[in-house]
Amino acid sequence: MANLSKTFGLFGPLYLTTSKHPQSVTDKQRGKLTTLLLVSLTICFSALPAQAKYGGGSGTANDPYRIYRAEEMNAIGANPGDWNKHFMLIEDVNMSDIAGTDYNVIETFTGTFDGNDCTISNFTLTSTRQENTGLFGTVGGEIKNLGLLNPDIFAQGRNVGSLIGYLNHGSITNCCAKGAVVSGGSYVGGLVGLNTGNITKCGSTGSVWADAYVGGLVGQIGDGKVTMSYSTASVSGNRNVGGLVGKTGNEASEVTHCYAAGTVTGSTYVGGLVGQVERGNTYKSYSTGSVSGSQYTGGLVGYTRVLGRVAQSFWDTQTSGQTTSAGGTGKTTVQMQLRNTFIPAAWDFWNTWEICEEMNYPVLQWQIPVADFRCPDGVNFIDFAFFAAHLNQRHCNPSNNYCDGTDLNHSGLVDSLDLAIFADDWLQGVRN
Ligand SMILES: [Ca+2]
Ligand SMILES: [Ca+2]
Repeated sequence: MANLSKTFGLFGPLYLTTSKHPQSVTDKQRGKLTTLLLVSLTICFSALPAQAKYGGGSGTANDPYRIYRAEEMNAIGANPGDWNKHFMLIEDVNMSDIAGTDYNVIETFTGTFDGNDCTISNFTLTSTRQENTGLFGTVGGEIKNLGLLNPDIFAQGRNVGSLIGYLNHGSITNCCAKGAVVSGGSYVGGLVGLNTGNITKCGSTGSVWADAYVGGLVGQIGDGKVTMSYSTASVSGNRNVGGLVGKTGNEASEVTHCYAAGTVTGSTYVGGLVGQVERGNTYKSYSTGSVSGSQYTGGLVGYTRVLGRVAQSFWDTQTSGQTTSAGGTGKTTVQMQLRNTFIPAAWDFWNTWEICEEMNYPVLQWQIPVADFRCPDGVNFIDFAFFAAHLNQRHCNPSNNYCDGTDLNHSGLVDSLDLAIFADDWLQGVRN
């Protein structure tokens, strides 16, 4: 639309100029001018549509549609013909001006949406839809590098998540919902309602509640995977309630290299990590949140059926308030904060996990900000002292790991620009 108004802007003055001096123009000349004007307008309008969509781009992989504003974000759902196209966020988008009932859910999306490490904040959705409710309804494509800040979803029906209602054999990578408030009927998760695709390096914080199949990150996993992901969201529901996932229901379901730390409250099939492992594998994961339920309730997993397997996983018996679990090994808080608890279970502290021993539980390496030099428990005074000791150092290069990592912008020296980056990470914290 911006290009359209610019075009009108160009032609406006031309038309005014010709009509200002009618006495100096003959009827024949006026006729020629009008024809010229019409031809020019026709050429302009016929050339416009491809450029006028969203904030530019043509929707291909090399030239994705660009999204700058909330109105452009909300336009995607109104254009079904674009649901198989490529999109990229260019700036952080604040959607607070779009009312919860005015958002156009993007249905059956099979394209690619690259958040470009930008955020969509204050997305609210109030819906009476029967199924597949979220920023995206159903996704068979790819969504990556996107942060949702304070999404607020109040929906009925099944398959409800802040980002996606139903991830249908698509994939999402590096997507987090922070401060999410999500509620729905069943198959409800802080990020995704029902998952039959791949979720990698994703996370959620906030609160989630629903009747059944409720998880801090995902409501239920079918033939899908969740790996290297976390949730600290508090979760409450009735049946199949888990800190990370409500239920895993398929032979191919997988939960690996994950953790959950939120409070979990339910009645039946309630677990700190997964409410019920009906089928599939859950391994190399842990949970620490307080868990309460009336039956089939466990520290890590509430209930595991014959076709479900839980291995190489742990829960904190003290913080969970649960001494038993339908899978996993219970450990004290002190033990849960020692590398040697996890090493015998073949956990990878080189490429996947990191731990600040005796101070915190393991965290996923991808979560750790660059300025968290010492102990990945967050950026704090310990890291600042380390940074300050390197200030003004020169000759930072790959051979000295850029002055032990403190030359954050790899400029060769540690100076005020690195301090600015450090301060930014400090403010953001490790898992806010
Ligand atoms: Ca630290
Ligand atoms: Ca530098």
